[in-house]
Amino acid sequence: MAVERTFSILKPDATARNVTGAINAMIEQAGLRIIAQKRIRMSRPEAEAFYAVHRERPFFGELVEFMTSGPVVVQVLEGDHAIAKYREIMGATDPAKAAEGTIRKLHAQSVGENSVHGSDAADTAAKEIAQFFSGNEIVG
Ligand code: 3AN
Repeated sequence: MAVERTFSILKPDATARNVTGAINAMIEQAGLRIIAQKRIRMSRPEAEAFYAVHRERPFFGELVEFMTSGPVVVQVLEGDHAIAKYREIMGATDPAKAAEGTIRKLHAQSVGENSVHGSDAADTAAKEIAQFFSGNEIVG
């Protein structure tokens, strides 16, 4: 067992369509445990800091606009190989390319409004978790 933690966001398109429970069910079905969770409204500086690696990409402005457009649910997920496992059940960034049975195939609207975020590596997971949660909010 390689128990890991990863950071997840259920994005504004998911909260708007009231599918956060349906997505959480898929997360739990995959064997991941939701060990921290809160519904927040991301501020512009928070979204800009979170997506700083994409600052030079043409969609950066659109991405920040979208992520601050409505409530999001931020989460810490824990489980065996949680980082890769969550990426697998999320599906491809573009829902048109996402595999059958994945969260994005089932729920995402477009490459921008794609319902979920999941960390891509251990170092980014640790950094992203620390941006949104203090230690006593995470109960494994
Ligand atoms: P992933 O979320 O699958 O790791 P990244 O890291 O390439 O994908 O992109 C981060 C986020 O930026 C995506 N989740 C998506 O919301 C947004 N994004 C990526 N590519 C595009 C695009 N071509 N147009 C609009 N938004 C995009």
